Amino acid sequence: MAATKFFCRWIEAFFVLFVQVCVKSEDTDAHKLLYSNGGWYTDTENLIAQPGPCNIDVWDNSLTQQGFLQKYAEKAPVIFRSVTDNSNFRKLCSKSSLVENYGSKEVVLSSANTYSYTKVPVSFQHYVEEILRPQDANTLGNETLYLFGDQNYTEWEPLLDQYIQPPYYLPGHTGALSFGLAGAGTGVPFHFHGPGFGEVIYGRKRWFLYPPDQQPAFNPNRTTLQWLMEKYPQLEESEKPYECTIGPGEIIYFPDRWWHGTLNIDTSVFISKFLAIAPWL
Ligand SMILES: *[C@@H]1O[C@H](CO)[C@@H](O)[C@H](O)[C@H]1NC(C)=O
Ligand SMILES: *[C@@H]1O[C@H](CO)[C@@H](O)[C@H](O)[C@H]1NC(C)=O
Ligand SMILES: *[C@@H]1O[C@H](CO)[C@@H](O)[C@H](O)[C@H]1NC(C)=O
Ligand SMILES: O=C(O)CCC(=O)C(=O)O
Repeated sequence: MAATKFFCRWIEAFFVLFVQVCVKSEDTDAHKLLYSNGGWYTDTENLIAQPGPCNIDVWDNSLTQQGFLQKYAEKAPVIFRSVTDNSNFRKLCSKSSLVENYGSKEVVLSSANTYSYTKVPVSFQHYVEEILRPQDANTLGNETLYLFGDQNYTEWEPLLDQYIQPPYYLPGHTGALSFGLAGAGTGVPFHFHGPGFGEVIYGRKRWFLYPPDQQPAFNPNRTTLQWLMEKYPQLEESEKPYECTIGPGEIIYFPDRWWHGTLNIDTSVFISKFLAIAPWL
């Protein structure tokens, strides 16, 4: 009897140890993946831009779809934290995984000025190895190439299908995904279009926004980084933007026709969902 009891205790102790080791290490793996850079390392000496304050509402999944429609859909930007778990998609977006699976695929780069006229087709691997680099403060927007959208959907579908989309929607709208990868200090200068969501997968991205009737003063040929260094410090209180810096797993929503500009603090992987009215809905 006593021997059996002793034996059971012994098994139990091993079981507890086993669970502790396995569960803990799984926890740490998820943690590492979320806060690691997935191989998209940025040397700290190349971090020219800094994260800024956040004056935009931040919600977790306690915001209901109805609350989203009432408070934000057509009225104001909002940030979501932990409303989806894209750890699987994040894994697929590590540098090694993307280069292995998509290195030979063609992507079309756009210049990072407001009216991105320049479109340059290159292989994804060429972009990663030869073009993707931290932004120099003096380089003009038309001389900075950026990967955002313009993928051949047929080729990129296996990846994009793994992305868990934001759980909020606008009635009567359909969405299209745009995948991005860009260097530290790069960004898209102020522009506007329909409503949408932007999520960071790796890195940090600083977002600046203005309501449709408050067009910011900026030179469309210059980069967001130049605007931040030259114009931002001189803004009056009433001219300051809505802004927030978001990291992995965080999503921003911007309403229709709101001005927005972005600045990648680190080398960043990101994905947007652009919403458009679907006449058939
Ligand atoms: C970028 O624009 C500037 C003027 O804003 C121009 O001088 C320069 O040639 C342009 N560079 C490219 C690559 O188009
Ligand atoms: C997209 O990729 C598929 C598969 O490689 C190819 O058949 C198709 O022609 C491509 N489409 C465009 C617009 O390049
Ligand atoms: C921007 O660059 C284009 C092309 O170089 C030029 O025609 C235009 O005047 C520039 N705009 C401003 C505001 O500097
Ligand atoms: O994420 C970015 O850097 C660009 C996003 C953007 O401009 C957009 O979603 O319209």
